[in-house]
Amino acid sequence: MNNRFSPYFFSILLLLGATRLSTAQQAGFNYDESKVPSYSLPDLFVSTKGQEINTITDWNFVRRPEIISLFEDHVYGKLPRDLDGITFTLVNGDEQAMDGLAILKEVNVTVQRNGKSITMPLTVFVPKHHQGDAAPVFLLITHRGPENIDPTRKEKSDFWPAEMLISRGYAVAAIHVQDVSDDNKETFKEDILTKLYPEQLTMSNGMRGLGAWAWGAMRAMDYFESDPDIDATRAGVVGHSRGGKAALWTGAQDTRWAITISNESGCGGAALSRRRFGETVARINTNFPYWFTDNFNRYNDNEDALPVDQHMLIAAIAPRAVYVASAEEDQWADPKGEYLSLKLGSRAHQTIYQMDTKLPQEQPKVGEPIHMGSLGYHMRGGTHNLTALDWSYFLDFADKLFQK
Ligand code: GTR
Repeated sequence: MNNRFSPYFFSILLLLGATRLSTAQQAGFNYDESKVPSYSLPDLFVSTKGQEINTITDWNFVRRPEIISLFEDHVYGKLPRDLDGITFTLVNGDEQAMDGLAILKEVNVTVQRNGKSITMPLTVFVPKHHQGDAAPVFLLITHRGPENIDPTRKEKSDFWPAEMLISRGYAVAAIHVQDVSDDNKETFKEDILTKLYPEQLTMSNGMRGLGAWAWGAMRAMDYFESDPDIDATRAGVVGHSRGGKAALWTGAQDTRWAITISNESGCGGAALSRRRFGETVARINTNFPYWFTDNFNRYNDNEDALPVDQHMLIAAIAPRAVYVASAEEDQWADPKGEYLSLKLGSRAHQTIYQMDTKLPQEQPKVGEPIHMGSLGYHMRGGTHNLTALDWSYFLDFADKLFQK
């Protein structure tokens, strides 16, 4: 029998089509640009008390801290800064990793607070030819299967193409979200929330999953600052989708990151919430109640009442570099809303820091990345994913920024 035309073959095709639709575009949400409601965004340059913000001093001492605390109170929750101690233990090393091109360091990052501790494993590869000359680094915050960040390199994945980064002279690192807070409704409280910061669980603006993941990225940065093989002043934090939301929240708060990269982070990440295109605030809070602070529920079907929108998160990263990446078929994440957020948020780079970074009105097309000083954007063809092509664009951007 010719299998190609069997009914079995057609039902597989239908199934594949349905799966693709369910991840790319869920039914019952708006994907029609003409149906995006009219909205007005909070003004980046007017404080809540009505003060006009024009100078770097006012931005740094008034508006930026205010923006961060609005995101803490209404979206992601407070991010605890206090800890009693942090130690880094090399639990496995390999001087001849990747056929001798890299050094592998598997590090346990242990944090203590109030007599309790948690340990977050951190995997790092450092390019060998950079010895004596500290290498810039990219950290991935990942929620996907741990095989994607396999330190043994028996499994290799384009999601974290470590060999590519090494060959281009970058150190490459990864943390898995499950080591700080499980990506799971039932068990997210384990690890840092129950053990280190239990008071957060009682606060309506307490940290939840995304905040915990950002906290983990900051602890990885603490490690980078201690490793002479790594140049922590040239570090990028990267996340895909939910990891991209966490990456933006990391970069907005922690000024040690030179580059913040959001890959298809969508709702609660780079996309403007008020557009209600694809995933909405109500949908994300219903499906993932453990990602955001409890107060974020107030904005279910009530986006216009939010005192922030996501362009302000981009602005909080200024003057440091920020890169937003979208995928053409990832309408669920609202590629247009992601670009608009970057364009509007980067007015902080332009207006406050006088950087020459005016992004084009028109959203860049597939295969035409824009790398303009501290701002990067690309639209990749295809569906929701983080691929080797996305990474190669990130590295092109970083090469230029760091003048490698
Ligand atoms: C989806 C979720 C998105 C995005 C995505 C992912 O189910 O609705 O907000 O975070 O998961 O992380 O891949």
